[in-house]
Order: sequence, then C-alpha cells, then structure tokens
Amino acid sequence: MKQFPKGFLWGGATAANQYEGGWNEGGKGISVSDCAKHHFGVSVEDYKAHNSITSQDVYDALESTDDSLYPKRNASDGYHRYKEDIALMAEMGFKVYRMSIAWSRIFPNGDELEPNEEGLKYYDDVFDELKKYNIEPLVTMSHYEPPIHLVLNYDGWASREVIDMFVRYVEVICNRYKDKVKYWLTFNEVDSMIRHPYTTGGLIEDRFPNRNFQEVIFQAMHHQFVASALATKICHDIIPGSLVGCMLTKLTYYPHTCKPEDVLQAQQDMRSTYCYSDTQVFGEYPAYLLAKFKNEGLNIKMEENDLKVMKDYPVDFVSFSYYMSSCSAKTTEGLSTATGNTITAVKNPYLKSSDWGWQIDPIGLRVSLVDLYDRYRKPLFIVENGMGAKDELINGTVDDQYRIDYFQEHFKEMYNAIVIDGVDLMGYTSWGCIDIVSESTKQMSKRYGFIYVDADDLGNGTYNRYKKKSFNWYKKVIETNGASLFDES
Ligand code: BGP
Repeated sequence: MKQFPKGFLWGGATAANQYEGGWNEGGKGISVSDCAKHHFGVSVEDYKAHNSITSQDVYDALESTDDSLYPKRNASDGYHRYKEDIALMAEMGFKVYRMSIAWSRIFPNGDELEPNEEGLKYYDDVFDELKKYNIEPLVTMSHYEPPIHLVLNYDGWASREVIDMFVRYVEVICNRYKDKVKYWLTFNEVDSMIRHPYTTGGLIEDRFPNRNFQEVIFQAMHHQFVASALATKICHDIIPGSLVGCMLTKLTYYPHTCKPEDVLQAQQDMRSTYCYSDTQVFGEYPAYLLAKFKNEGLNIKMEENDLKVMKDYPVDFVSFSYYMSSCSAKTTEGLSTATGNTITAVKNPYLKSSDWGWQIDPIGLRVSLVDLYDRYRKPLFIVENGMGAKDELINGTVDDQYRIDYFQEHFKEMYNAIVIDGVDLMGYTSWGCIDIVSESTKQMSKRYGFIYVDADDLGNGTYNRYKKKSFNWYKKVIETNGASLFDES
C-alpha cells in the first residue's frame, strides 16, 4: 500500500501576525504588522502598492483607533480562541503545528532588558494545549513581527544593535520553552526582505533619504544572517537535540522557451532566491551574491567575527514555502504575466490560476523538492503550501473541492519526490490551516483554511469556526498517512 514514511509530520501552519489578533493585549507592544493598512481598492496584482509604506503611514496607524483599517490587529482572534482551534487541529490528527512567537509579545519595544511575563505565559499556555493532544510545535522566531519601536528608533534591522536585541529575545524563549519546543525556524523567508523590506526588516525607504535603499536592505539582511546563526547556536546550547531550520520563499521559474537566453534567465531568477538559503545552509555568502554586491556597488559592512559565526552555526534543515510556479524570459515584451507570492512573472500557458492569479503547479512542488534536496543534501520541511480562495459559507460549511483537488495533486507529487527521487522530507504544514489574514493583500477573504473563520476583510463577523469539506478529507489523509490519496475508490 502506498504510504508516506512512518512518522511523517503532517500538520498545518499559522503566524502570530496573521492569526492571533489581540494586538494590544497581554502587555504586547505594537508590531510592524499592526501598522500595516489594507489597500483594498488596489488590484491584487499590484504588490508594490499593497506593501508600500511611509513613516507618515506608521504615525497615522499609531494614532488610529479604527482597527478595520488594520486587518492584522484582530486577524482570526486566535489570541482568545487558540484552545478551540488546537482542538480542531487535534480532531484532524495533526502531528505538528507551525506557529510563530510574536517578538513584540515578549519584548514589547524590542530594546528592553527584561521580558513581558504575560507574553511568555501566553505561549506557555499555547504549548501546554498542544502537548495535551501530542501535537509538536514548530516555532518561527520571527515572522513579520518586529516591534514598531525598533523601526522608529533604530531603523529596524538596518541597525546592528538589533542583532543583540534579537539574541536576547531568543535566549529568553529558548530558556523558557526548552522542555516544550524542539523544532525552530529563525526568520520566515529572509529573502522576502527584498520584496517587502518593511514587513520583514522594519525598513521604511523614506528614513534613508541619502542611502542606496538596496544597500540598506542587504545590510539589514546581513544582520539577520548573523542573528540567525547566533540563534542557531543558542538553540543548540540551551536545547540539546533541538533542530533549527532556515525558511525560504521557494519561487520556481521555468524558461518560457528553450531559447538559451530564457534558460539563463530562469537560472538567474532561481539563484536570486537560492542565494539566501545558500548563505544559511553553507554558512557563507555564495560567490554570486558577493559578485552582486561588488557589481552593484553595495557596500555591506561585515564585522570580523560575522563570517566566522555564520560559518560555525549553519542550519540543520531547510524549510520553505511553495504555492505556485512562474516562467522567466529574457525579453518579456508582449508576454502575458501572472502574479505569484509577492512577485509578478511571465505567465505559464499550460497552468491554471487561482482566484488571485497564482499559477497552480503540483509538479513544480516535486521539481522544487528535488532541486532543494540535490542542492543542500539536508532534510527538508514544507512549512507553507495551500490555495488562497474565495470560500462561501453555506449551511455551516464550505464545499472547497477545489482546495481538496489542489492538495490531492500536491501531496501525490510529494510522495513521488520521497519514493522515486529519494528526497528526505521531514513533514508538511499546510499554510493557513485555519483562515487567517493574507500577507500580500491583508485580506481575510483570501482563505486557505480547512477551518472557516466567520470574519470579513474589515474585521466584522462572529469569528465562529466552521469545518470545510477539506477538514475531513485532510483528517483521512493523516489517519492513513497518505494512503487515502491513492484509494482507487
Ligand atoms: C508567505 C508568507 C506567509 C503567507 C503566505 C501566503 O510568503 O510566509 O506569511 O502570507 O506567503 O501569502 P498571502 O498571505 O499573501 O496569500
């Protein structure tokens, strides 16, 4: 009988900034995500507009009491409803639950010397609830949640001092949760700093009027690489047996034609994301990235010990998000484009698209798994995958057969990658296992979950939870460790 390996970690994922809400409760400080306003009048294809922000926008947000403008402030109200949600995850049979700790719950401003006990207690309660059902937490230390105080007083990750503040935060959470958490990720999609520097690095371009902003972004990313290596060391020192992963936005590009120029463009586009996981896996900057710094005149300040720290503490496994694939072409004139995960690229005429234009490509997941495993020879973990869709609640459920079809095909390709291609895949957590606020467009209406949350894009609704059709389908997949995917029935 076809099944996934014994002990395969099936589960689901959320992130504090998109799930918890409770933005100003429990002593929590304000984070960059709490100041991220929606741009609902803007096309979902215009990522730059959705992720643009100025210092004035932040000042306005700090003054605003209209939470409907800032969807992540209430999000899915997981802060108050996590027990109910974890019980539903347990009903589906989850082995693992990927979540993040909001830095601003533990250090409200980020630069304090002592942590916020109420915030620490909250995550103790969450981990204890997971333990009740034997669900293993997989915890992201930083998932779009830097305290806004660090942005306005230190310019976010552009400032080297933030490394020490992050190290203090990591020491506190590793010591506090050393008996409850053994799987950790340092930064969510460190490469996303390029596409949304504010969300990932707390960088606002108008605060660097006389700087090359690209240089600022890569300087901030260098600080995160150092912080990630130090966090890996801290984890290993405090929690023997802990495993620490990097987390990559796995964007997959195919050449639009067999013209060598298009093949080269696809290779360049793939390297433009690999170079960040390369840095965290091999513990050093790849020549390609160093060449980029030199050729573009980016002067990245690196202190003497930085490169030694990065080399000494590489990650143990490689986790990544995969949603869609795209095409690359040397000249894109006259070619149709398609949106993807915070990107716009050449459209693949052979693939269907989601309601948000993301091109659905199950085989692309297998291509990505083989690519990453051949490149790194380290265990892999899919920590985000799924389909954002316009679900409709009718008679207390959602007929999301389209989501079941998406998962069915992607899971079969995961199986092929393991059984045929020899990929060492630790587990799988679907993104947004419960409906949460989307990152790129700040919409609750872009739904990913097996569980529907009755809330709209402005935060109106009962926030009650409802099982979609895919809830019992996924439950069966987990129960049979994948065998139900191949039922001829
Ligand atoms: C990834 C982020 C997640 C989530 C996901 C889906 O890049 O790590 O936080 O947002 O994208 O994208 P979206 O929410 O824009 O649909």
